[in-house]
Amino acid sequence: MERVNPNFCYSLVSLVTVTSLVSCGNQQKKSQTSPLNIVYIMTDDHTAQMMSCYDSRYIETPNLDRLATEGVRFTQSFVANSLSGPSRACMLTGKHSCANKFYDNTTCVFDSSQQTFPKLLQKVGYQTAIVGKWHLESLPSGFDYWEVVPGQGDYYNPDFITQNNDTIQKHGYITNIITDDAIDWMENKRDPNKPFCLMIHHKAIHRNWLADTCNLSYYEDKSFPLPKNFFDDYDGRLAAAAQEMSIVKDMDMIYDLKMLQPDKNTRLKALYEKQLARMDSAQRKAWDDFYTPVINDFYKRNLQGEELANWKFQRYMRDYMKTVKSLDDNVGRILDYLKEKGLLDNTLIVYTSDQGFYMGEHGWFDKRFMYEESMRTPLVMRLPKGFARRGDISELVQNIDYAPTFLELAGAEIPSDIQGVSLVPLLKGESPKNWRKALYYHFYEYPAEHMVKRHYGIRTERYKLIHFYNDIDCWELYDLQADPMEMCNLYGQKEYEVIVKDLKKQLLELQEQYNDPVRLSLSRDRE
Ligand code: SGN
Ligand code: CA
Repeated sequence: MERVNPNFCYSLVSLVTVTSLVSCGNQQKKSQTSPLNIVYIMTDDHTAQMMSCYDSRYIETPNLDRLATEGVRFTQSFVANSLSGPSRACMLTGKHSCANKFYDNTTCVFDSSQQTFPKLLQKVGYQTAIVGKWHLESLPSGFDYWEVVPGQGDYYNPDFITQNNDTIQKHGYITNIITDDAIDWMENKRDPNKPFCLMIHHKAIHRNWLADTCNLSYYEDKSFPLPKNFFDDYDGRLAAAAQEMSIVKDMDMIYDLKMLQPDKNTRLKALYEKQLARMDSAQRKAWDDFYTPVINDFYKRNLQGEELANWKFQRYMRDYMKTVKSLDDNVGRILDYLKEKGLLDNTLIVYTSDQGFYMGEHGWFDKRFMYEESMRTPLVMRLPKGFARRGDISELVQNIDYAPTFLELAGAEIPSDIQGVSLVPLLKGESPKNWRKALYYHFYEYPAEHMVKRHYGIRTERYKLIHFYNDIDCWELYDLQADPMEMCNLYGQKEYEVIVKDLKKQLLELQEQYNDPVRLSLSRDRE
C-alpha cells in the first residue's frame, strides 16, 4: 500500500525543536515546544490473553491497563514472524525478515551495519538506549547506552554484557534489575538536554516462567477452565499435527513445571538445576519452601490422563501469571517515575511483546504459527500531550510499523526502503482511507525446536490463508469471523474457490511488494 502522508506541520514543529536543541544545548529549557521522548517497553512472549485490558478471564494487570486507559489500545496488532530475534529485527528496521535478513533465532546474526530506527533517531539529535533482552547475536549498535543480557538471559542473578564488552553478574530478579537500569539511565546517565528513546526490553515472560520469590504464593487459589480446543485433534491441519509444543506431550515436568525428581536425569532437568544454582541461599530457600509441598503432593497423587493434563495447565497458567505480576509492577514503576519527573506530557510510552503465545489453545504453549494467538501481539500506547486519540484503534498494524512511527514522531525522515507504515495518523485520530487491508507473515525456523513447519500467508480482516512449505506443501484457509479459533480448514472447499483465488493474488502482490524471494506460484491457478 501507499505510505500514509505524514502531517507536515507536525513534523516541522518536531524538527525545528530538535534542530534547535542540537545547536543550542542548554538553551533548550527556554524552548516553548518540548521534543517528544519515546519509552518503548517490550516483553518476551507476553500474550494479550494475559493482560486484563485485552482479556478479563485470567489476570489483573492494573499498570498495563493504566497505559491503555490513559491512551490507546490496538485491537488488531500483529507480528511479521512470531519469534524473538526476527521480531526484534523487524521492529528495529521496519522491514520484514526477507529484507532485514534475520530469519530465525538459530542460524542468523543481525547485520548491525544496516539502517535501524535508533541510528536514524541519533542523527536527529536523540539519545538512544536499550536495556534488557537483545537476542540478535551481534552486539547492539545505534545506542548511546546499552546493557543487555546474553542470549535469553537468566531470571535470577543474571549476567549482563556491558558497553565495554564485559560480562557482569547482577544480584536480584531480572525484571526488577532491568527496570532499575532503565530508571538509573533516565535519572543519572542521559543528557537531560536531549530528547531520548529508551527501549526497556524484558526477558520475562519467556519460558520457563520463573517467578520472583515474593510472588510465588500468588494465584495458587485460582483455577481456570481448559480452553475449548485444548484437546484439538488437528483434523485437516497437517502442520499443526506435526508440532512439538503440546502441554500434554512436550511440556517438561521438571524444567517447565518445576517438579524436581531425584532419580531422573534429563537435559532439561540439568538446565533447571543450573537455573536453581544461580540463586543465593535466601532465594533458594524461598523457592524450595514454596515448591517442596507442591512437588510432594504432585507425586503422591500420581495423576494420569485428563487429570494430569489439567494439572499441567493450571501450573503453567499460575507460573506464567506470577511472572507477569512482576512485569506489571515494574511497568508501574516506570510510569510513576515519568510522572514524578514531569515527563508524561512529552513522552510516548509503548507497551508490546515480541509476539503472542498459546495459553493452552490448541493444547499448546510457545508461538511460531501464523494462527491468531501467536501472530497477534499486545500493543498499547500512552500518548504525549497534543494527541487526542483515546480508546481502541482497530486498523491492521504490524511490528514493522514501530520504526516509521518513532521516526515521524521525532521529526525524522522515513527512508523509502522502510516497509512499515507510520501509526502517527492513527494516533492523531485520523482514519486513513488507504490504510492497509492485509498483512503478510513469514515464519522460517524449521527444522528446529517445537517443529513448526515453514510457512507464509496473508491475513485480511476476515480471512487467513497460509501455505506450509519446505518438507510439506499444504494450504489452510480460515474464516476468522465464523471460526475465530481456526479449527476448520476451508481450503479446497468448492464454495471458497473464488475467495482463495483472490487471497492468493493479494498474497503474491504482498510478496512482490516486500520483495520476498520465496513466492507462491499462481501458475496452477491460472491454468
Ligand atoms: C528457547 C525455548 C523455546 C522457545 C525458544 C524461542 N526453549 O529455545 O521453548 O521457543 O527459546 O523463544 S528453552 O528450553 O531454552 O526454554 S524466543 O521467544 O526467544 O524466540
Ligand atoms: Ca519471544
